[in-house]
Amino acid sequence: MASRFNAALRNGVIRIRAVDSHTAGEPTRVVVSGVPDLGDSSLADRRERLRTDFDPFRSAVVNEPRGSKAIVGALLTPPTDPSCAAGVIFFNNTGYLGMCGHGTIGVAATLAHLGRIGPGVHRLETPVGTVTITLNQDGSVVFENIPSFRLSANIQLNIPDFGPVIGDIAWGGNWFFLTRNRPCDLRPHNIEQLTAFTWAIRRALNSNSITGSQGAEIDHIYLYDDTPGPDSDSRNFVLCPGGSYDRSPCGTGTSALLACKYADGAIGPGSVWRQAGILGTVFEGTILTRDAKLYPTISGRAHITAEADLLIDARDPFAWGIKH
Ligand code: PYC
Repeated sequence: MASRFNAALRNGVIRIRAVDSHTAGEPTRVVVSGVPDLGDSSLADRRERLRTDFDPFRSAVVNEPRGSKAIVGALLTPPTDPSCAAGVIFFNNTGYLGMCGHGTIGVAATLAHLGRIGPGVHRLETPVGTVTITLNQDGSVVFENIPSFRLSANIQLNIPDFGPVIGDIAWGGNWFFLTRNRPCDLRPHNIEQLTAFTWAIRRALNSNSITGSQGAEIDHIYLYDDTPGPDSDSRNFVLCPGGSYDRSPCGTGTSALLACKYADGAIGPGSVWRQAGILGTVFEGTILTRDAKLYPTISGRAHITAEADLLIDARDPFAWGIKH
């Protein structure tokens, strides 16, 4: 840990101010003060600084005993671009995210809760690009994601204990493997089996050296079933990098799905795609095309669940979180 945090720890307790919310069931913890000094370079550089010098900070914020493996952390940092309302670095129980869709909606609701933004259009800077958020009068949020695309289609894998799987690789701010193959219905009572299946897919991708662009690890697995429901066009189950499943329909994953559907000619600009997650909550997605790029927009809503001071006490054996 870098010296400022060590000094603070030697003197007793570090206090981190956080606001918790959930978006369609998936929790976000926005860190608003007490953050390490990450300098003033690009958001991508700051994320690297966080990873290299302050990783225990990430673990303290999201891991047990203060958090859980489902929580996504969002550290607010001043933007380099003054037209942005904030910079944000997303992280989870095992590492760092490029973008996070449910987290972006949670950040928007948190900034509104803190009185830092009002209804209207705002911009957020992330390590992988700038997203535009629209905060509506009723508290719902629409974000326009960074450009999303399908990298490869119809990748075939043999999954030990499960059999053959075919799916696509796409970018929606994180890397996804997306497949319609599933060992059982995408329903909450099957979460254990769906988790085992998606872990096995992730292991198979790794062992076959199948990656995103520039060797990036594909660390999110997206199962979907396009049987329409009363409120949705499709239902999904998404495995997140740290082994937890996304309680929400997954904003970056649904962006990746929209990119695949667009590439297949199944949707076009103006279509509204209603994506349900494993809990049955729904994000609405559309696509915009500009300069030969595809920009998914995702809408949803977050609810504030807590305002908290997280305390990191030098005498606590689990001060920096429990690593499983
Ligand atoms: O909504 O993009 C998302 C997301 C990624 C991981 C968990 N949620």
